[in-house]
Amino acid sequence: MVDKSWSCDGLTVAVVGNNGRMGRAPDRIDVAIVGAGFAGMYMLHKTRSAGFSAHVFERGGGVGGTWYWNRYPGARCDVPSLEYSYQFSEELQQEWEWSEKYATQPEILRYAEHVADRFDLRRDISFDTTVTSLTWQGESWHVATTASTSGVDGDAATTVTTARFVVLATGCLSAANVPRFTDDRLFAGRTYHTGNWPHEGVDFTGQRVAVIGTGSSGIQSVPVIASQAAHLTVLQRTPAYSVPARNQPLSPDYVASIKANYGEFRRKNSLTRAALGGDTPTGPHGACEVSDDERRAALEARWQKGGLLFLGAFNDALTNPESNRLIADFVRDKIRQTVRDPEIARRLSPDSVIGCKRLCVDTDYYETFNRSNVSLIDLRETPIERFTRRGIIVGDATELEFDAIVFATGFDAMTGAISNIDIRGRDNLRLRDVWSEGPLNYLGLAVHGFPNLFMITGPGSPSVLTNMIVSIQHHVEWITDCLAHLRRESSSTIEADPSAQAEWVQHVNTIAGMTLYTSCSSWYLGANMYGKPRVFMPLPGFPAYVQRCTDVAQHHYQGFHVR
Ligand code: NA7
Repeated sequence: MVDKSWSCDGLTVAVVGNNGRMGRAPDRIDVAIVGAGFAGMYMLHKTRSAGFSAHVFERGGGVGGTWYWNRYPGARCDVPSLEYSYQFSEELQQEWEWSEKYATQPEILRYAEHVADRFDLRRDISFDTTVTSLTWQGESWHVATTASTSGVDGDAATTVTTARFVVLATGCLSAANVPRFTDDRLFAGRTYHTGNWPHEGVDFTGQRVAVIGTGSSGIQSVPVIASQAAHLTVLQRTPAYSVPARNQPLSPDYVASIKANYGEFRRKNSLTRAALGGDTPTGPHGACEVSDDERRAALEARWQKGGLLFLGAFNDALTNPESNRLIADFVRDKIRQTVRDPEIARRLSPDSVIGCKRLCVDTDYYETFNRSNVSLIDLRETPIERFTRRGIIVGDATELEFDAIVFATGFDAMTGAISNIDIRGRDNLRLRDVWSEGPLNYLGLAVHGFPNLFMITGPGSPSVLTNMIVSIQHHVEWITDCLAHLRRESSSTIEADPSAQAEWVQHVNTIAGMTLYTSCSSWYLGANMYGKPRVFMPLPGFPAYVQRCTDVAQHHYQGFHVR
């Protein structure tokens, strides 16, 4: 909602209403930050603390990013809450009380709001404000924004702020993928995307509901929707591997033991490949190096423990195809043991490399298919033909009738939110054009041709293969150190060197090529979006990456041109 607008220095300035809890962007700032999720919030706090003027532009009406938008039933983090939290403030990590092993979306959002209040962040955040373009003007960036509610043909005023630096804290999974189907506008019922869920919630009681998509969002929401709906139909294109979460309330004794030595707990986690689960190290053997009984016992122990660390039972799960197959067989056995109807169990059983697409973590997902009000459509056998007023026609002519359709169809991951902004660097170079064959970058932090522009958890960095908050913290601190370095040296610009960038892209490809990650059509590869170039975007291996970034900084920002 635009409260008022006026003209200032020849620019029209709009102020967007948010219950008076938001800041107004000054005309000139040191650092413009796009996004008020966990990355943008910490970036603001860190740069402000280092003496820079900074301002955040946020499309949504509040802080939290992913956790602001993804309010679908069952939404929960798949990283334990004691790890999925900031570690930059000892007071914060001591005072905040997580209630469960895996926090729900509402609890994580409350945490984000607490952080915003505790560090007085809102005064420097413009909510309901979409960054439409970023234009390099030779020495600084012009940041153009409009009110998020203005729509595509928005007649709302454009605000322009000048910033020496821009940090894209836009999130890896924030541009929703809403696939189009023939006649999809005919459907008379309600439609939802899990990544843009109504704030007031949705009550499916008594309704006939379809869920399209069986990634993490589908797998988390299906059991909850099934418990409300009269009938739930799951439309599955590719079955996913899912392991039980074994979620539970956190015991006060366990929390106290972690908090007594939180720093050491964090340090151990950051030394693992995924910056996660330092207390449960990866097994010392390959899955083929042990007997069948030993392998089953190790996998069973991890299955009973629950969570993503299931894949860490053996050290070659994602490098040795035979080991991977043995681990996948174990999960397929579990599906057969859980799902009573053998035909449904067969359809739910993936035949791909486990872990190639992100492993899902569920509560009663497979069990839900034993309910009499749940059915499964395998879209590989009976594809969606078209939508109708009443529902969806699959296969030859079967019309399925629904009151509501939920798209759990994921995101234009890692580059979508960045590419949605018209970013023009030196010589009017468009980032979208530079990335037309894949997201060129250096260290996942910067792009040649776009001086003074940084990405947090960008493509080319470990990002989504890690505990995101740890990666975010690393990037925010590296970028802030870099800005402080430039200030000390009285330098005004920093830009990635083209050959360092080419070498980095090659490095990411080489590391990814040593794993099984490139063996399936995942969103890591951009394969879920029609026409998107297939380039493996995240870099496996957090500790080596951190070391490389440290080395670059210590060698006077090697691979960057500093002027
Ligand atoms: P994902 O993991 O990308 O899952 C999306 C699901 O939607 C997946 O099963 C897709 O099938 C399916 N999908 C996508 N497009 C279509 C069309 N056109 N027709 C049918 N099915 C489709 O997104 P999520 O939101 O579940 O999870 C994203 C991340 O959030 C997750 O990895 C965690 O990090 C948290 P496909 O596999 O492409 O055949």
